[in-house]
Amino acid sequence: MEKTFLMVKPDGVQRNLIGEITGRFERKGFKLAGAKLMSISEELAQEHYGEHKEKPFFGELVEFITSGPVFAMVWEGEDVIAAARQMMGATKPSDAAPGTIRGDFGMIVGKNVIHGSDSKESAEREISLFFNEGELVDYQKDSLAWVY
Ligand code: FUP
Repeated sequence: MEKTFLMVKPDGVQRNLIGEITGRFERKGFKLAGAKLMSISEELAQEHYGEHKEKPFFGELVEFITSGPVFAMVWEGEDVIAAARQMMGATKPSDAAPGTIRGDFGMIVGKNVIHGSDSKESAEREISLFFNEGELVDYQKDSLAWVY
């Protein structure tokens, strides 16, 4: 089954949105495979956002993501990568549709509440960057027998 990496960013943690965001993916029906509250080091931030190294906002991006704890998660399900991106909404909160996480809670692009992998390749890369094998749990969820 497909897996994706999602992360409640420091603004989401400070604004008490961990439960709200986790609840949305849980109620949708996806299966949580791993989760932890953690601080991101400068090195991890630079590696995670490597594709934006040359962008003018890179410095601020790294500074923000290391500014406080994040809630890192791995979620599992059919087409979960694309579905999670839909549930997150557009990068810029003012473009994000109501009903999406960024549409409902985001205020500015630099603090847009949640990160989610945008492809299979980035999901694999980000999951292994943030989680050890032993931190991911493989288990049966009986409620999903009604779905798949
Ligand atoms: P997304 O995949 O939706 O998180 O968006 P991007 O990978 O394009 O951008 C990563 C992060 O960079 C965003 F979450 C917010 C930040 N960003 C800015 O701060 N300014 C910009 O103009 C674009 C992105």
